[in-house]
Amino acid sequence: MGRFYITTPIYYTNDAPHVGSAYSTVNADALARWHRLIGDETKFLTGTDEHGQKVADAAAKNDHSPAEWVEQTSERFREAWRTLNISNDDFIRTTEARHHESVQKFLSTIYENGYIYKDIYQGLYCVSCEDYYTPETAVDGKCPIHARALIEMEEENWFFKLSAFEDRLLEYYEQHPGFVTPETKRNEALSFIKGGLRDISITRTSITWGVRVPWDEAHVFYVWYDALINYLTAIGYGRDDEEVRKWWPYSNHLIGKEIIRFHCVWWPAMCMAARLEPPAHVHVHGWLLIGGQKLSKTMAAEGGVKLTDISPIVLTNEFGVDPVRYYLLRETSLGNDGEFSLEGVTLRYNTDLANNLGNLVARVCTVVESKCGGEGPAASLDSALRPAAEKAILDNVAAWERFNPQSALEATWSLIGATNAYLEQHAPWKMEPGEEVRRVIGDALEAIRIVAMLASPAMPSVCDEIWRRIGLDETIGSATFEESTRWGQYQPARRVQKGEPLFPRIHTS
Ligand code: ME8
Repeated sequence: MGRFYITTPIYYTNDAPHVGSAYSTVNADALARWHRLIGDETKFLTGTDEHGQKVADAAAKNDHSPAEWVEQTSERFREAWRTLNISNDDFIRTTEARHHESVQKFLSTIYENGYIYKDIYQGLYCVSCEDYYTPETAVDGKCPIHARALIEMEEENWFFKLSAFEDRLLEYYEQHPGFVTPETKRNEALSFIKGGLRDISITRTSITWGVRVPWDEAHVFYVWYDALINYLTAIGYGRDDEEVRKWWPYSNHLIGKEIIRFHCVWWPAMCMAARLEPPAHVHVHGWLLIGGQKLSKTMAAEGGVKLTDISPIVLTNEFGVDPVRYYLLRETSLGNDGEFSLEGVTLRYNTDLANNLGNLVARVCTVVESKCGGEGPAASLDSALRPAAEKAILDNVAAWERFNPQSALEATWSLIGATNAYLEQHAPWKMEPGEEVRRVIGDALEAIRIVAMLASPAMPSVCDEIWRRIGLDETIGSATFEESTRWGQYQPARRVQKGEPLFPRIHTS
């Protein structure tokens, strides 16, 4: 049994969650569920990033104090994640006392270690990114991501000596080739480092909405500086050293590609400055795009994309929770960008779910009711389906290990395809009741049991329902992974029920 600590980015509370934030969260959830299924001790963290100029501006615009505003918005994230059946073990809010405590402890350690100094900051700032640009990295004086005018800033700030970590970071990357995946994103992070690192301004006096700098009360920490530390707050940094030692070597940060520099350059350097190992892995995913444009809260607020039409809750009302989860995991390979469309969700629903999986379960349960007296027969040990099932299991193990839910689901759907083909070939619905029907249907029931187990990280409720329909009352994952993936574990003579269609077809005109 291993250990697995997985985190999502913590989301800005300037606005409600959208399908882009759901994308990261559902992927992290499926990974956490997979690791629990294979028996790993798992911790899954998500939460909200509640400080910074962007959140303070949103609160002011809505006539709320920042504290009132983040209270409401953070709750909208929790509500969305409850709706999407997200199994996080903790939900961190950066306004919590435990977080302030960990941030102050962590940054005081860096300060004491000599990596923080005071200087004048002069530069260009994008409030939407909460990030600085130089004249070289700006595009026509505007932010390259948001195309917004950059603000000229001049303040006396505390700085972090990021420049001192260039060589150590390069060495860390060399010694840990799997630190950042996929390879293309690793190269991107490496080229940031090789391009030369400048020290970063890490505090503000112009705003008060943030974590106070313990050695200089006039300052609050710059939002990214407090935000990154959330991953340590949740495992007790500065409060419970044993818990930190338990989880930190197994940390996996799942992030979107626009925040590579923070997670793959700043964050490992900050950890080094605090004399802590950098995080074990950063997995970078691409963006969901609509008409080629990133679906971001900031752009939506500016009228570029209509966000309310694609809130995760609205989507689940339309298609159901598990189909939305399935779409998000299946449509796009985790490192690449993907185009989001309602037509795409409908197509996946009707083909993969209604035609392939739903139809498989329905036709098998129907034959059990009509020709096997409602009781599921046993699988044959030399079944023609067995190699397909064993391959699907091995492919799943490899795909989840590579952080590739899409390829895991493809492997599971190959088994569904093989089982449907096996049924077409033997057509048990045309046979007289007897041994031959029982053999074919027993094999199919065993394949369905394995499919439901393999697909459960993606579609937990539907897969539980499939287990119930084929008469299994144990919950998925109650036996060890080794035991439950062995062919022939379906216990015969269980009561099988056809029930309502799992995925009623969506009619498109
Ligand atoms: O960046 N497609 O928060 P944020 C896919 N608070 N994923 C998307 C997406 C899209 N169109 N839009 C957003 C922040 N995301 C910081 C993070 S972590 C210490 C601090 C996802 O609310 C993606 O994971 O802007 C991205 O990295 C994250 O939401 C950014 O969320």
